[in-house]
Amino acid sequence: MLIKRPRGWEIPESQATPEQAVLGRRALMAAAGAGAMLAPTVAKAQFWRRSEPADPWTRLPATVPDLPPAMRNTRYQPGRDITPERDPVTFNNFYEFGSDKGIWTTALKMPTRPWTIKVDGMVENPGEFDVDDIIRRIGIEERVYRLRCVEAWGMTVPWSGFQLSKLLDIVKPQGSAKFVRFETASKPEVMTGLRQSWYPWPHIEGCTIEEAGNELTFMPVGLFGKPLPPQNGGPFRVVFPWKYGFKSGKSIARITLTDQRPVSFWETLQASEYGFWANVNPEVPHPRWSQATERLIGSNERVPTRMFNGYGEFVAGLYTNLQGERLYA
Ligand SMILES: Nc1nc2c(c(=O)[nH]1)N[C@H]1C(S)=C(S)[C@@H](COP(=O)(O)O)O[C@H]1N2
Ligand SMILES: [Mo]
Repeated sequence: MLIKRPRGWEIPESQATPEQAVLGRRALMAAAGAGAMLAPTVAKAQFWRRSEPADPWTRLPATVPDLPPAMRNTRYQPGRDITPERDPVTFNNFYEFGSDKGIWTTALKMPTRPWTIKVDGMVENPGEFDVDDIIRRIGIEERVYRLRCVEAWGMTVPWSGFQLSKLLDIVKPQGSAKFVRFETASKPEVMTGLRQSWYPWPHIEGCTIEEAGNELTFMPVGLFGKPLPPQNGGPFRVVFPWKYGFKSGKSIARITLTDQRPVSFWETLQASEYGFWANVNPEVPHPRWSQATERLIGSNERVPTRMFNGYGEFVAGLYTNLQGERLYA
């Protein structure tokens, strides 16, 4: 019989129950297999899914393990609908694979296992960490965050991952460490964008030790309850939901604690447009994009931009003593 067994993770977010959201891919596959005849909603979801253009997870190699179950942390309420799944995985900025938004099929060719993250610099416990070991050791949760690109578009994305502070607790920054530097992997065999030699590769990003320790600073290893696809920075990236998206380095291979303020990829290219702080502010325009409003990818709705992307209650206190600094844009 030609019945394709539905996989639980093919259920669109809008139809997923909270249990499905936390169950994880393998558990759902087993559940769907056991109850295939008794699960009309799952079968219907599969029919719906077949007409979808993008399903990057079917293209991930078998070496990428399922994510463990992740409970959604309801402390962080996005206040708007989650972006339809196909958009965050097919509309991307990842210059290592090219400078247009449609790099997802190219990025999917990047092997993401095995993957080690080197943590070095001013820490008591430097080391190389296997990404799956970290996931097991720290554990993961789900957070739905707003994501705001300086190009004046936004999305709302359910990341699975852990708070950066939990990794810092393991490596123990020394008192002299003032900044954290994030370096994206360089894989010229698959990252065709690296041939564009006028860009200052590798991609570097940075933040202060206080920003790194903030509860919002998150290290996603998953998206929509599934492994983080390479186009979104898989297997391991950073997100600062109150800053413009360019600060959130993807596919990180190295994290360095330092007393020197890192000069980022975008800052090296054009410091007047891409500052170190880059906190979202509707009143400070970028030279090419007004930041007063943003377009939501998926619904195409235009909504007002919020100060700190709406996360001021968590982060405004980080910036009270920095009057001389260009904190926005
Ligand atoms: N290494 C690397 N990280 C990167 C980028 C990049 O080009 N290279 N683009 C940034 C920009 S401009 C944005 S808006 C976000 C986009 O993340 P997404 O594709 O998951 O939405 O990733 C950021 N991280
Ligand atoms: Mo961006």
